[in-house]
Amino acid sequence: MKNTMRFPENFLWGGATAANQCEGAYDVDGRGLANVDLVPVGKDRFPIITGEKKHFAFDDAHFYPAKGAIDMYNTYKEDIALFGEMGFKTYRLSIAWTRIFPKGDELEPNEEGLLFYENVFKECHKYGIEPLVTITHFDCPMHLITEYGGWRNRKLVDFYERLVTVIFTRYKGLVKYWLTFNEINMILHAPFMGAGIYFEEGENKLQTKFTAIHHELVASSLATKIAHEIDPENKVGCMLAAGLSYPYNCAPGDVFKAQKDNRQNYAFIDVQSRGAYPAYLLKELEREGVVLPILEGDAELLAEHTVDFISFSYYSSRVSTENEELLAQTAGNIFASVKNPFLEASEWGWQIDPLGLRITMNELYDRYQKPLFIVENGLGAVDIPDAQGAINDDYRIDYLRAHVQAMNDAINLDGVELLGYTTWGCIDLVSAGTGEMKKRYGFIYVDRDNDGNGTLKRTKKKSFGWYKKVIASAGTDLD
Ligand code: BGP
Repeated sequence: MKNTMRFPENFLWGGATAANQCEGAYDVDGRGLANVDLVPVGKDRFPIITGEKKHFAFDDAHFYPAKGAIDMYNTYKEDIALFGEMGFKTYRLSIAWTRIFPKGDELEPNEEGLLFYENVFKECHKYGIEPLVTITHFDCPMHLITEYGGWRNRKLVDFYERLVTVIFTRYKGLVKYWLTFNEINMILHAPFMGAGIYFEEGENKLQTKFTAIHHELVASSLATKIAHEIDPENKVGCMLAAGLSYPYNCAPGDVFKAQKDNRQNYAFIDVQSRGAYPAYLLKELEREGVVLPILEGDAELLAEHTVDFISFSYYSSRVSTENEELLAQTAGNIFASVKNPFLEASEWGWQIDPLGLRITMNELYDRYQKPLFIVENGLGAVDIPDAQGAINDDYRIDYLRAHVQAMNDAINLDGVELLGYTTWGCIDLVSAGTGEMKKRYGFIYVDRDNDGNGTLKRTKKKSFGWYKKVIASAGTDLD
């Protein structure tokens, strides 16, 4: 498929990972223990990430994939070289908080952790790759959870402030693009991952979630403020788990339900981008008896330090209905949705909807009128090497081709401003939702299975050459 419309000259093509899903080396060079280390594969994973099951220590009954992951802590040079070979202009990665502040509440950072990321960023620049850094990607030091109760405690804002001050100072000139919290709306659905929250017996869960949400939103504004003060070149983005919810049919009740479901996600970005809680959320919280723990100065902080760009993940659209019978659910990115009869789905039941990406981009651009950045998109699939060891992942190429085309349309036909595109899991890594290795997204195959067996050898898949060509042709050659 040849495109006559090009992507912009300085478009940031690349790929994305998160520390806990790729680094491994969970206990070396002074790194402390994080919530994400303790999330195992298997049936207990979901109750743990949703804060329903307490699991604060390793045991022999479970396998913990983040401990070793794909060992990128030790292989980052080779892996970044492969990203360079594909022509990446950017690489989205996250910082493990526990490498910088192992417990989270120390006064002084851990030099070995700081140095590690400094080396990673320098390695990126060798290939002309601009790092795009997620400050927290579902990780929270365990000490901050056991001693302070995670983000339900306002003190976390101070610890986060210390973290960001240290990293903005240390990496000035090396990093320009920052994201404050990965998929911030995920607190509602996976509060242990999103905010280090385990619910105590009898606790008002909604109140706790919104307490944590307010603290993260304040922390995000504070980070934006500090980032701009330390280096006016810094660009700070929010990060939304996006994907528009469609009404199941044109019954006004379904349309209203879809609007409500969409607003549940937008509420976060409304605060981070417009600078205030939206009226619809305040009314809802009032009805639910939830009180936001707003302190003096918070409203001004939120209003004055809004984000520079809107980043989001997009895998799928969703469907909303008020019809109970239809609520027989299908799988989705942690939060489930009604099945859309017009769409195909991935092996994990995620519905495939490239036009939904264009629609989502238009919605977000209309609503916020700020540049967008797609920081996650891709197909999680089982890859089976053939007899020669080659991985012909045409299904992944098909998925990505359709989504790149949708972006192109949004940019060139609709006028949406898009800074860049980083596909999720550009190298195979541990799944956040399931903990599996066999749910692969990469252009680079990693020899490791769900139980941690394998040589960790890297192999280029067919999609590796395809993406390289897409980047080199500014999105005009999608064959
Ligand atoms: C997002 C997360 C990522 C990533 C991705 C794919 O929610 O930000 O960390 O993992 O989803 O999800 P999964 O790994 O469950 O397939």
